Amino acid sequence: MKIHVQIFCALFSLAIATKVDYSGHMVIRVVPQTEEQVKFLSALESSSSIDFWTRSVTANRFTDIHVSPESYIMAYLADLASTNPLVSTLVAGTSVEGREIIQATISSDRSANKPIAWFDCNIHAREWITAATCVWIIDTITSGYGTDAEITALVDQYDWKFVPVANPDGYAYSWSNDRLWRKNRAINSGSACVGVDLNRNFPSGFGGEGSSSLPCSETHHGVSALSEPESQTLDALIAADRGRVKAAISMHSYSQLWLSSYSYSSALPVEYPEMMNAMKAGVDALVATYGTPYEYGSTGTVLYIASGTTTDHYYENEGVVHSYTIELRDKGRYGFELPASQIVPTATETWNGIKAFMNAI
Ligand code: 0X9
Ligand code: ZN
Repeated sequence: MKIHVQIFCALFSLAIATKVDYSGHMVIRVVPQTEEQVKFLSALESSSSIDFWTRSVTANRFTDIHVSPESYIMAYLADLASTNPLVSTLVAGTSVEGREIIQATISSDRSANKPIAWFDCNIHAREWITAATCVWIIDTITSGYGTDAEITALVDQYDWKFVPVANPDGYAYSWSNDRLWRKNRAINSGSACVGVDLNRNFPSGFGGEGSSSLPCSETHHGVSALSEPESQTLDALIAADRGRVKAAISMHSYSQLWLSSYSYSSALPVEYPEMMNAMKAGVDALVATYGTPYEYGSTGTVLYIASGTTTDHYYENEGVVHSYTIELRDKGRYGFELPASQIVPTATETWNGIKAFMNAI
């Protein structure tokens, strides 16, 4: 189903009367071409909480839909899943505040149980470039299948799974209240400080060095491993694919690093030489794109010790040898507030790195 979509208002400013911040909200104009599409829009309105401003009573009459920043990523995925047979979406879980955590799967043959390239993105709320990169990669894979030989081969060889926004509450909060918010939005009992660092809430090395028991800390690990619904959701998703995950990549920003386990200690995994070869293949292709400098190696040696991370959990508890964290652009000039003009170049170089890496393992 192809519906013409036009974004005609990119940014609202603060709505002073109601004190609601509409920064980043959009109104999307949809023009259905057939009666079937008119019915689809009507069903969407009654089955969702999407804010419809106008309705199409017949084909070729527009519908205006008001969407928040976190929902128009999700709206894109829902549209893709309904229009492209390669794509399906799954509501994998819900966040502390009840937002859906979506996983998108790209597969040319779901019954073949192919090995999987698995991604979580935006587990840290302020790292917006990570969701943008994951959505750009989904778009590039789906539009390149059948026309681009390398993409076609990679989709025929692997299923591709993405959680584009692993921390939807924190992400929404980073749009509405605090651009630099990192954690989820859990209430910490006995404290006025909100949030658990989801990348400290996994079982590997839980509670150790590079994480904090203090609720006000940006690296607060939570009351116990997997205490948070967002980490439980990622854990359940990767466990559901146990034995099939060939590569698991956690997308972060910023620093321009490709990192392997271990993160909770400076010890090196037994497969480290194999991991280094794979990281080198990815980083070489990434750097060759625009010359963006990258370093690679184990987190504990290249960056710092961090306990309870996704990457160590996927490696240590799920048996995924090729489990990595990629810290995308930049190196601090803009930091988390990477300008929009760098989204496509960042996604392009990262995708080139991932393709070369997947072809090397
Ligand atoms: O500290 C973190 O969680 C990550 N850096 S960030 O600036 N994006 O917060 C690094 C974690 C890296 N380690 C692994 N997951 N292996
Ligand atoms: Zn991060």
